[in-house]
Amino acid sequence: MEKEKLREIIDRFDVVSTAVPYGNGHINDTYFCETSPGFILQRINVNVFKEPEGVMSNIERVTAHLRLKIQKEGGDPSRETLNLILARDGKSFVKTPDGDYFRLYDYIKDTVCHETAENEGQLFEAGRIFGRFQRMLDGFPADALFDTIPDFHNTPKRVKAFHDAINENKAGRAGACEEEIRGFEAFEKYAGLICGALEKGEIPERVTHNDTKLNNVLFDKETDKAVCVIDLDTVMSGSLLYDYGDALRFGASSAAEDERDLSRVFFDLKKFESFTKGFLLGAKGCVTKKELELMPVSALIMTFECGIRFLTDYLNGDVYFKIHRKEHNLDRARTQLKLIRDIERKLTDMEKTVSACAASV
Ligand code: ADP
Ligand code: GN1
Ligand code: MG
Repeated sequence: MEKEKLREIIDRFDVVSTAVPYGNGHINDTYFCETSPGFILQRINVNVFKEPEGVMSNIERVTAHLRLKIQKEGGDPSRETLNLILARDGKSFVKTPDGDYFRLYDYIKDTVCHETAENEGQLFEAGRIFGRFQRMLDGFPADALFDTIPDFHNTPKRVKAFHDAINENKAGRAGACEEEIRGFEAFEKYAGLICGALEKGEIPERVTHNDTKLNNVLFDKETDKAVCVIDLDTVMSGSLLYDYGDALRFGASSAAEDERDLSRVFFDLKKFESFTKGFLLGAKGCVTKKELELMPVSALIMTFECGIRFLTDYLNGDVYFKIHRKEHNLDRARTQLKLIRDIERKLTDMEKTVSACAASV
């Protein structure tokens, strides 16, 4: 977007600054405002988030709740949660005449994001902060939050969308990825396990983050301790297993989500163990017995779900996720397929690890 237009938008937040593109998200457009103190400006992707004002209302409420909890525990809310800057008219967003929505956050200084985990310590820290996120929102009325993307982690519905995309074959690519399609189909038997348990009331509905990628955690530049959970657009009602499983999908992989050399991609059990320890410690006893039981398979389900979402988008002609090269979505789908095959083989070991970690916290 043009610099001048961005400057005008920032001015509506009562800030004078220029903005430069920033970060590696697949959904929103993120800019860094260079003037001290820094700010993060984001254009909300309205193709993905059909009701951006609902998104902003959720973020306002959740960050206000987190701020109080962090204060109570003696933490620093200016670093440990996102802080929205209000626009001149008192709203938490600016709407442009073209229908674009922008929001501004304080830039959390001296932090970094990891695109792939470099060591197990980072996984422990990510687990601890996502577990803490769950604990701090335990008791927040989940049904009071707006459903920013209905059925976001409804895996059976994702399977249906996948089959629709295969049948419609909009971009004429189904023939070229037949092997991947068959590969994912072999795992469809797992799709209903989390949603089914939620429907039967075997596991609780909670306030969940729903997009627990490692790069949605800010780490302290010096100590590499997790500082803040970011990217709150998808915070809504869900299952703790969505957050746990999705974090492992990305964080416990040995390689980047879009690695082309599949011989480098496997599910790292050491990273899995570190994340699990951190998560159970951060969640401090708010995890139920049934949730514990489903934790290992949730990593498979969430990886499967994301894999078929990438492949669905490839089949539909790359209309959802940002891509940076031809076949980017197919490459992403292939890594997820490699991971679920590996996770399935390792499920028994993972079950033992979860039990051991649960017994030790
Ligand atoms: P997306 O939804 O597109 O993934 P994110 O909200 O995750 O967007 O932001 C993209 C990147 O911008 C993050 O990975 C992080 O590097 C950076 N970022 C976002 N918010 C902040 C913040 N408040 N302080 C510092 N960096 C941030
Ligand atoms: C998107 O916004 P980002 O890059 O953190 C997506 C997630 C996927 C992820 C895959 C709203 O997350 O669901 O798991 O890409 N977010 C949305 O990398 O669809
Ligand atoms: Mg993000």
